[in-house]
Amino acid sequence: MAKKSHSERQHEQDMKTHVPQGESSERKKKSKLRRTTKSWSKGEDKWTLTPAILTDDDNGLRYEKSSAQKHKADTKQNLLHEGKQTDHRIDAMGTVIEVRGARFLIRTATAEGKVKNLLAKTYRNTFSENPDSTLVAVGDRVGFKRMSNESEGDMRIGEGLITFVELRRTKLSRTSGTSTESEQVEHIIASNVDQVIAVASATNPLLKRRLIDRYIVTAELQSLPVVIVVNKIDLVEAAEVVELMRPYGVLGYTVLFISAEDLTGLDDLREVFMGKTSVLSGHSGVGKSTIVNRLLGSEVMPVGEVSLKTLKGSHTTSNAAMLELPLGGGVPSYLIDTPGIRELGLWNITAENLSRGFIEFKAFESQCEYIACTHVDEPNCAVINAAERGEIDTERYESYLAIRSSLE
Ligand SMILES: Nc1nc2c(ncn2[C@@H]2O[C@H](COP(=O)(O)OP(=O)(O)O)[C@@H](O)[C@H]2O)c(=O)[nH]1
Ligand SMILES: [Mg+2]
Ligand SMILES: [Zn+2]
Repeated sequence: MAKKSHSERQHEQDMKTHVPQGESSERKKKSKLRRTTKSWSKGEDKWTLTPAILTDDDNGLRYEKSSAQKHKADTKQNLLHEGKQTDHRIDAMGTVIEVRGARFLIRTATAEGKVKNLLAKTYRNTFSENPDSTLVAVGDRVGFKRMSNESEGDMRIGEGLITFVELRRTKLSRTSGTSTESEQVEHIIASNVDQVIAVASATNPLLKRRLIDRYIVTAELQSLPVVIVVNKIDLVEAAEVVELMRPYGVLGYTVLFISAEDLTGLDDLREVFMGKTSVLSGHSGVGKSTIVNRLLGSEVMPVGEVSLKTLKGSHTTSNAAMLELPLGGGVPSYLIDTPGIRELGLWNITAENLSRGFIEFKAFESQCEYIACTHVDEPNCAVINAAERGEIDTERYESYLAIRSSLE
């Protein structure tokens, strides 16, 4: 493999940063911290952090505060810490693979480079490079302090304290609509996702391109690549469905035609997942659980279940999980599964930004007579004209209109 994927590099990084006392790993850690944030400062024998943010939240699980509140807290914190520095040690880095209420399951590595999971929680001085958003989400890269013999609060031996949350490379998010504009906090559903896999079925339920368009728009607006999977190809005349989906290939989207039942196209599907962190989305009944079971090689996911169960259904408090797919290839592959994503509709999509989700509009939009053209009924709209000439697929344009009117 010529190019290394993000998860592969992360994996290697995990292995490196987890050698505890070694000179070089210590140096690596230092230079990394210098690079990532200016608020790190050198302590006596370890790197310490001057906290940028303090919340009044005692359990310290989130700091969903407005910038103004944060600024105030910042000042307060600086005062509190004059002459007294809290320990913000980072013993190791890891990836959050599951959210269990107030605790987070972190996948990390031992000094010998073996994969190890550990439970950790945040505290009021957890430092994040992601302001105004959920403190810790599935997929986050975090630095943590290992709890040893001395117990801290209600921490147990073998658990960890998350001291640092790394800047998110990508994210699936929605803005919490409950508070006022200034207090809006980005709610992170999952972070560091490489791609969205939008699943539809050829039939049963019937293939609805309009629905696929919704998943595409959601992914495009989150700036995430999207791969379209049409499942249950065993139930139909494949050529017809391939023809129906042709416009997506023209737009540059990868479209796979598979059958999780008779395993058609499963190798191509594995290829798509390999070495990446993916999110599966798609309407209920299209075969997502069956697909995951095929990728896992076991019946982990309940098939035919309508309820939104997590991958690890036994943890009732769990609301998001990241699962490693045993696809080989020398690179780890992950699947993120959260109730919020699976049957996702539209988030963060407004009448104003919707057209960004239709990538083929871009080439024409600049030629519309009106700058704020909505491409609905304006005269001399280049998008409408292109759709009429067949340069924009008519059905895609109709999807745009349908989604737009559903937003109003
Ligand atoms: N014929 C056929 N049936 C499938 C295929 N994939 C899944 N199914 C069936 O479709 C139903 C819904 O599948 P499930 O995986 O639970 O869908 P989910 O709701 O998207 O997770 C189940 O009865 C599966 O056995 C397929 O490729 N072909
Ligand atoms: Mg399912
Ligand atoms: Zn227009």
